[in-house]
Amino acid sequence: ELNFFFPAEQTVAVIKPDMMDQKEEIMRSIEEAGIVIQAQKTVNLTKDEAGAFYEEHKNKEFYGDLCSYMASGESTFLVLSANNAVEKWRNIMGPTDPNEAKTSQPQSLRSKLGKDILKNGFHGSSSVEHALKSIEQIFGSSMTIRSSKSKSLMSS
Ligand code: RTP
Ligand code: MG
Repeated sequence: ELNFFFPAEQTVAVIKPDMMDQKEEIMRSIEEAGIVIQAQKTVNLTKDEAGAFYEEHKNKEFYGDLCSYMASGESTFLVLSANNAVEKWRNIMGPTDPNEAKTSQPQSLRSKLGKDILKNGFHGSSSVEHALKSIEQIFGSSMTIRSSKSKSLMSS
């Protein structure tokens, strides 16, 4: 048996507030896709925390609505680990707009469960750098598998 110690990629998945009643089934389907759930945390973000989480959209017209949606109830944040985790999870979610997903990716979660372009049920990091930033915000830096590079470990 060969053992590889090359770390798998990490991404952050969020089960948004309106999807929480289906959390268990969703987590099961993630694991059935061969993805490891390394950590989970359920929190009701404040609007300010939601704003920080989606900081890259602060100048978009939907930013206020997005922050209100994300602060409207508890969400579950997951750290996922797999080869190509970022792309893999985004493919499972499907496109941002559930209506578009219904034609282009009918098997995706947003196609099957999303309500509209805002209340689309799920988040996925857009890059490994973005994932790292979200992990640090929600879980703290000790959670990252690239933690040998992280400031907090080097200084401790
Ligand atoms: P996410 O970040 O949540 O995984 O979604 P995404 O990459 O597919 O889409 P993004 O452009 O990053 O948008 C972030 C979230 O903002 C809401 N949104 N509303 N009303 C609108 O036109 C609009 N566009 C985006 C969605 O909740 C989207 O997931
Ligand atoms: Mg995004």
